[in-house]
Amino acid sequence: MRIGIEFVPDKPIEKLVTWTKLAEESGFDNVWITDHYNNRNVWSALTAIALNTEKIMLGPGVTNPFHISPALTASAAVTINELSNGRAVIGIGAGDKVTLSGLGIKWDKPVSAVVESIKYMQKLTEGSKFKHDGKVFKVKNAKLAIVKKEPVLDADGNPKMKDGKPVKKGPKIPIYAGAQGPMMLKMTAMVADGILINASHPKDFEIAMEKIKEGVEEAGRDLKEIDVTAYASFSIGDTREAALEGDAKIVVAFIVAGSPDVVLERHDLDLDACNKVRGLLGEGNFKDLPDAITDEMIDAFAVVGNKDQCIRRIEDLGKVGVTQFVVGSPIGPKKKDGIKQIGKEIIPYFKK
Ligand code: F42
Repeated sequence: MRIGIEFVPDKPIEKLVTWTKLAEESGFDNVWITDHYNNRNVWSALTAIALNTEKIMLGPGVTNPFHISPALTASAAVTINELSNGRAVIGIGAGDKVTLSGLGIKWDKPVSAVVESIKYMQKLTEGSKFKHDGKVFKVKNAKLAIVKKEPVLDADGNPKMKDGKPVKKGPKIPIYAGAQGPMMLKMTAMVADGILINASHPKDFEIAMEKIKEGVEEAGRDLKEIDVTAYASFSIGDTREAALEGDAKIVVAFIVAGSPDVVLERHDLDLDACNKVRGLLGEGNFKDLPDAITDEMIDAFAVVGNKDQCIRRIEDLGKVGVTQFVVGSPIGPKKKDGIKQIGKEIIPYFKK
C-alpha cells in the first residue's frame, strides 16, 4: 500500500513546503496538491515543493482540462519532472461545475474532456506529436520541445527498434484521473495509470471497483496497471475523541451535504439527520453543526480514530482493491503532530 498526503494551498506555500518535508521524512510516498483557482496556484506550490524535497512523488490532485489546456498541464508536469529528478505525476479530473460556471467556463462533456486530455498529455509528456479530432479537443499539431527522450528498452534490456531506428521516449509521468461517477470511473480506467477516488469507506470502493474492472477489461488492460487511490478525509489522534477535536466533523458535514441521497442510503444514514446537517450548513450555523454529525456519518465519510482504528480501516480498503491511501486534510487536530504520528505508527505497519 502506498501512502500519500493531500494539502490544500489555502495557506502560504512556505507552510506546504514545511509540511511536505515532514511528510517526506515520515515516509509518505506521494504528495497531492489540490487545484482551485481561488487558492494559491498549484504549479507554483509544486515548484517550491520540488526544489525542497528529494524522494516524494508530487503532483496536482486534481487539476482540470477546462480552466487550463492539457498542453500547458503537460508542459508544467515535464518541467516539474526535470526539477524533481523524475518525481512528477499528474492528477486530472472534471473540475467543479459551480466554480467553473462562475468563471463563465462551459462544462461540456466532462468525461470525454478528461479521457481525451489524458491521451493528449500521455503523448506530449513522452515527447510525441499529438493530433486529435475529438468530442472536446480539436488539436491540429501539438508537441513539447523540452522532453529529453531516451531509448526505450525491451524486456531483455535491448533497445526497441522501429523502422531500423531506436524508439525514444521521455521519462514516464504517471497520469491519474480524479473520478467518482460510474462513467468517469469506467472510461478513465481504460487509459489512466491511477484513479483518485474521493471516498473513505470500503462500500464505495466495492462499487467503484466494478466500474474500474469493466473499463480495464474493455481496454484489454491488467487491473495491476492501475493505482487505485482512496482520497480520504482523515484525522488521527491518540484516541478517537482526540482525533475529532479538529475540523474532521466540519469536513464530514460538507461531504454529507454534497452527497446524493443514493450515497447516503448506501451507508444506511438517516435522511432526516442528513437534511438537518444540510440545513445548518445552508444557514452557516457552524456552532450547532458538530452536534448534528453522527458517528454513522463520520464512519461513512472519513477515517477517524487512533492508530489501530485507522490501520484497520486502511486494511479494509486494501482488501477491496485500494493500492494507495491518501490522508486528506485535516490529517489530525494539529497537522504536524498528525503527520509525525502517521510516520511513526501507520506507515511502518504498511511497509513492513
Ligand atoms: N476538483 C477540483 O476542482 N479541485 C481539486 O483539487 C479536486 C481534487 C479531487 C481529488 C480527487 C477526486 O476524486 C476528485 C477531486 N476533485 C477536485 C473533483 C473533480 O474535479 C470532479 O468534480 C469530481 O471527481 C466529480 O466528477 P465525476 O467523476 O463524478 O464526473 C462527473 C463529471 C459526473 O457527473 N460523472 C457522471 C458519471 O457517470 O461519471 C456523469 C457523466 C456525464 O456527465 N455524462 C455525459 C453524458 O452525456 O453521458 C457526458 C458524456 C461525455 O462525453 O463526457
